[in-house]
Amino acid sequence: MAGSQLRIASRRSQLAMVQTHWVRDELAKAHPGLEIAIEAMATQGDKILDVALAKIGDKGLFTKELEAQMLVDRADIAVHSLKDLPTNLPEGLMLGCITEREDPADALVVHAKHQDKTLATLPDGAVVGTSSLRRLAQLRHHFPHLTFKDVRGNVITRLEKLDAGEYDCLILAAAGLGRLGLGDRIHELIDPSISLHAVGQGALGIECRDGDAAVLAQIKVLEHVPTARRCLAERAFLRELEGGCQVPIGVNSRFVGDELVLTGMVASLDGVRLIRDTCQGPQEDPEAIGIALAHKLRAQGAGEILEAIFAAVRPEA
Ligand code: DPM
Repeated sequence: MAGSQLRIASRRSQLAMVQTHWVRDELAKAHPGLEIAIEAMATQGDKILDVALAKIGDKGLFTKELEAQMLVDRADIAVHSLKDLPTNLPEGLMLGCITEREDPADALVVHAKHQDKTLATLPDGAVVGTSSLRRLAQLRHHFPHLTFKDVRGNVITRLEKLDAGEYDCLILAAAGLGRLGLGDRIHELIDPSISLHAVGQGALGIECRDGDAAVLAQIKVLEHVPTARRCLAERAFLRELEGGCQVPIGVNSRFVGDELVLTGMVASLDGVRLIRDTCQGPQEDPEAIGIALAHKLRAQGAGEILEAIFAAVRPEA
């Protein structure tokens, strides 16, 4: 492959750059002689910082600008946090590779004055910073004494706001903190019995042009098959529920013997209704497990919960 070139589109945030540099370095190791360039840019999600994520209501908030670069042939691949990549991609693009997942759990990060506290023992009314409806609904369900306040901006900005006293604690993905070298800020990993993580959390997704066989072959070396199976099951579940990235939908996936076991939940925003169930099946057909689980939750009323949320948060036309 000597002499060939690969252009990577990436967001500009610190976390996005750490992730993209990792992909670049791994591809360089696998393909000596491949020339790799990174084009970093801001996305809509990076620019609109004064509106709650759920209210923007647009799918592909963190991905559209990167995708446009591939469609006009100014980039060959885009590196995303898989959880930010919508389950339906624009015509002409495909999810070419899923990398090995880090711990997909959410983490509690507390202000220094709460070092001796847990979610359960934080004082009444303690302010949790999150703009994730998924985190909000599940934590409200288990910890009605907590209150919730939107927080936008990248991980570093959020931590600065926490340390400045705007919040008592934050909930952040453990994987993002780890990749930024901020794992020491993790006060408590949140157990899946309390809160399920987002679809695709902790894995990277590499998008490319559909049918670009040469590029696909180059990036496939980074594919981690067990992670890909888990994430394809999770994404099929989300797609079947027609949930975007801003809905209170959570998952957990694991292997038991040869089978893939998928747990999923849908919750109302007040945390009062929470439907949670599990499906399992042969790991070679992960999407079937995700679809079956979605049907199982729909049969228990998940559709009505989601309709009510869409009606409440959808921006005025
Ligand atoms: C999406 C959500 C959030 C991000 C919604 C959710 C969190 C927003 C918030 C779809 N994207 O998780 O329910 O808490 O206010 C994001 C992060 C990472 C990727 C940061 C984080 C890093 C971890 C990873 C933002 N996207 O969740 O702490 O690679 O999974």
